[in-house]
Amino acid sequence: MAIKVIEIGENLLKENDKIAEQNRKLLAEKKIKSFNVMGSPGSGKTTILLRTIEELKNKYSCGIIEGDIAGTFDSKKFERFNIPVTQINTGGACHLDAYMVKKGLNSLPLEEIDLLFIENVGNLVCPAEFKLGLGRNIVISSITEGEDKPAKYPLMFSISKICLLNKIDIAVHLDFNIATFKKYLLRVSPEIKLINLSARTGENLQEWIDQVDKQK
Ligand SMILES: Nc1nc2c(ncn2[C@@H]2O[C@H](COP(=O)(O)OP(=O)(O)OP(=O)(O)O)[C@@H](O)[C@H]2O)c(=O)[nH]1
Ligand SMILES: [Mg+2]
Repeated sequence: MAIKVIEIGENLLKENDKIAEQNRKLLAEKKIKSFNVMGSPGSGKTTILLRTIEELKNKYSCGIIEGDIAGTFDSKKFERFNIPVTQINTGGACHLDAYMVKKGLNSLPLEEIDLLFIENVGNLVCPAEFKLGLGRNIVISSITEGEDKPAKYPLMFSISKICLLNKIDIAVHLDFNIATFKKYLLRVSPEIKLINLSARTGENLQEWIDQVDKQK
């Protein structure tokens, strides 16, 4: 008997891409600027998003989708802004996929939102594999992670348009070499925009805010 081989991985990604395209169309139709924010656990995704919303809340109607394996830790931090927040708990998966985001979009009052951020599950591997259909991929790396991350996780850095190198306020305590990080980064992603910043002190945060502002 002939053996049938079913490539689950490939089919799964094709199916995912179709739904990502639907998400993209929906966001375009509703004229929503959107960002898929990725990075390691603890790199500063939530802290940067909190500061970003603080800066832009009077200019835009913001919305948030929070992706985590479990819990509502990060979602709760946005409560003070009184903006729509949807928490997606993946129940174990190390990334958000397009279907989860579709459900997240359906749960939000899209007519009232013009700027949407998704905080993906903290991970430098899996979130890079799954297109979500958002406007821009952003990767946040922090200097506590070491300067070799772009070389070790090239896909994540190559699919991202902007890299935020966070926690530069504590650079004096570490051996992190920003020039080395940049060299590895540009090797895998020659067009990427690198912004060195501190979500704690706000240093260079404005450069990131300007990027959000000018994104179509
Ligand atoms: N020194 C310093 N600490 C920071 C900075 N940004 C974030 N932190 C701290 O880093 C820790 C993790 O920050 P989060 O914003 O929760 O990181 P995250 O990427 O959202 O983490 P997960 O959602 O768990 O993946 C917290 O203790 C923050 O206060 C920074 O610019 N400088
Ligand atoms: Mg977080």
